[in-house]
Amino acid sequence: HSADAFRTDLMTITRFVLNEASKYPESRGDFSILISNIVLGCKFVCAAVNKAGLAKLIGLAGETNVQGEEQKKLDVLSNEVFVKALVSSGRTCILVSEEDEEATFVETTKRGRYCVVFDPLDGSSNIDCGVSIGTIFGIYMMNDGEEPTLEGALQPGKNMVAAGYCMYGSSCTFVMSTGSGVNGFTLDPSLGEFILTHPDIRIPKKGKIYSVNEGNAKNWDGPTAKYVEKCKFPTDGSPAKSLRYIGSMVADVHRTLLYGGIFLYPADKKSPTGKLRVLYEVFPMSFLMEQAGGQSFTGKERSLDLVPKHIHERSPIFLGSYDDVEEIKALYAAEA
Ligand code: AHM
Ligand code: MG
Repeated sequence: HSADAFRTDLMTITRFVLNEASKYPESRGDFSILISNIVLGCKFVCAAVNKAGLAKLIGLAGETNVQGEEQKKLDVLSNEVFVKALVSSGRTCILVSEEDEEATFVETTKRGRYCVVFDPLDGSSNIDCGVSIGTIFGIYMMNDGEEPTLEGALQPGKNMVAAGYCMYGSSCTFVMSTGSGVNGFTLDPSLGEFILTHPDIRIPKKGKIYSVNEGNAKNWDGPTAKYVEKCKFPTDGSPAKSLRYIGSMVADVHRTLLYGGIFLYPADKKSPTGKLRVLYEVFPMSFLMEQAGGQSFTGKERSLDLVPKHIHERSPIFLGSYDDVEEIKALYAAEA
């Protein structure tokens, strides 16, 4: 009835983050401001992604449209949106973006305590066919008064204070963890607000899906090859797993988080360190997986223990349901 049709007690992301912050007496509100700027960036990119086909935003960077205005590729546009949103928040000191070769050091007058690493529009090769794409971010906190240096961004993932992603899919979904569980919010386009729709996401302990680019199989190492073979032809009487691979990390990880299973981007002979980037792909997704009760492994160690040496470093990654990741860990341990 009408009381249900107009619920006014919705938990918006702003309320949620403020509630969380109020649990910490030392909170100064900086984090809430930072998150609201990231959320603003996501809304902007969501609108641009939705209009991409119409607005011909997807042309090559540098092309001009009928008005003679320069068209920007969506990933270039998204990067500008996030850099501006983050710098103007006044709460950041170092930004690392997949789109920028070098880290950005925020000028002193606009400087704050947080270092933000992000991939503004991951999976952009999928834009032209309307497949889900997303933004991924991770946040580190610098010590007060500390002069920001690149080392601030080259910390292991376990030092992150928060991580998340926004998926631009059939709906726009924002998933975040501040280190006490994982929560998911869905954009209500009529309100322009993200509403808490997936409180306390827990990944199933074991899944029925594996997700990998099998086209690379001929170049895989032994443990990865053995694992995928086991997914298809289990020897322990368990049913074979289904294969789902979108080729867009945010969408593949989102499904893994909600339905369970495992997502792999292993090393192979052609790319010995895999494809995905440590700082703004591997770390944030690993942080979320662990917070949801799953695991993430690099083939050698817990992903969040990795200490990156370069901002654009890559790493193999195996993440998902706890039991599924245990199996691949055992295969690598047997090899070692
Ligand atoms: P991108 O940063 O160039 O978009 O590449 C990252 C994407 C991920 O979203 C996805 O998991 C992976 O590349 C897919 O790679 P592949 O096409 O090799 O399977
Ligand atoms: Mg990417």
